[in-house]
Amino acid sequence: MDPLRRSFSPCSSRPSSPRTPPCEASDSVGIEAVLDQLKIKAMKMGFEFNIMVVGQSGLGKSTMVNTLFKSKVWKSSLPGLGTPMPQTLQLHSVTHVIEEKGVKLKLTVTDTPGFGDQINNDKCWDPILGYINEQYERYLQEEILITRQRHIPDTRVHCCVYFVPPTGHCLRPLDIEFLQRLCRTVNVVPVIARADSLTIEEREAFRSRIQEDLRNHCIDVYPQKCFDEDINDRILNSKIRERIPFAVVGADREHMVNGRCVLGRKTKWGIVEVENMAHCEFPLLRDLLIRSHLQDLKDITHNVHYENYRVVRLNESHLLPSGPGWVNLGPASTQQLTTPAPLKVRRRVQEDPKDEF
Ligand SMILES: Nc1nc2c(ncn2[C@@H]2O[C@H](COP(=O)(O)OP(=O)(O)O)[C@@H](O)[C@H]2O)c(=O)[nH]1
Ligand SMILES: [Mg+2]
Repeated sequence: MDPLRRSFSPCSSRPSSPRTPPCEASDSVGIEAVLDQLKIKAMKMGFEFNIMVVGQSGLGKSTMVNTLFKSKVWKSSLPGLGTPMPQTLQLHSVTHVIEEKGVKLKLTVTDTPGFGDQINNDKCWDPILGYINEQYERYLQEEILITRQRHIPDTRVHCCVYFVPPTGHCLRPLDIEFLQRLCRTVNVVPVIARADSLTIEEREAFRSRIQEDLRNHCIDVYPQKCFDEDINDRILNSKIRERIPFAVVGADREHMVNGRCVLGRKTKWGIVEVENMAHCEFPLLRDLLIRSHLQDLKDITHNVHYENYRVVRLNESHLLPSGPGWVNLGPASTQQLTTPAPLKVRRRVQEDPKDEF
């Protein structure tokens, strides 16, 4: 029998769980077995996670897409990557299903053409914001169907990695404008691109100045303080906030270093290893995206960013005739897709989650 499809035990009204033998006399009702049920369900469904890379051209976005896929966590399962990437001329997505210990992750990374190359960079954010909102719109159109799919395919961008050029000065006005718009639409994690071009002192000074700029311009990057749910979140996320923007280096070639095969950039004076914390902070970025905050990024996308979009669109629908139990939602205009929604819906801050009960 398929182990995932467990039958009900004859002497219990609830499904048997792997931890609690069904017929054993026990003082507990077996609430902890819910965790097993959730785990089994999650393993069956798998996870979908979508990342987008954004920034000026030449900062290493396309290389980072390869770095993410080729780094330690996944490299054994992904043959065929590593061909040099030409300049990215249009938005395109790379998807791989990664499986580790029975858990499936469908990871999609969307690469974007660099912006800011024109003399007039007015509205250079439109194609990016347009793409992000188009994915919300797709999800919404599926969600409001009377007969909807049990599982709506999720193409919404859960995290946008924003590449800051390693100028060593501060954020440029273009970055500020772009980030202000982006943060109202999607979770944004800024990174210092091509960090191998900065000395350790320059990196730290640059990071502090960027953090100051973000504060001064009310740019709320991920993990947003207002969404910390409890004291543990606050402690963990405060440490991450101190390190953001991470200083990253991208590479898609492997080299031998002391008998080990490492992903890195070979220079005349040595190899910059992308997975070595003494060289750069790529491991912090990867751990944040996958190991520690994947589910939180998805939750904030659904409960905050998508919710904002949904509220605005459904409010507009009141202007249209509606039938019993359904909403008549016209297609979104270009302007609607490129204008960030006002941030109204906030995830509630819980002082103590126990108060819920
Ligand atoms: N020094 C350095 N060069 C990089 C890094 N990442 C990418 N590059 C190089 O920068 C050039 C442009 O990279 P690409 O990924 O195409 O940039 P994109 O335009 O942002 O997609 C390529 O020659 C890459 O090998 C990095 O972290 N450090
Ligand atoms: Mg590119």
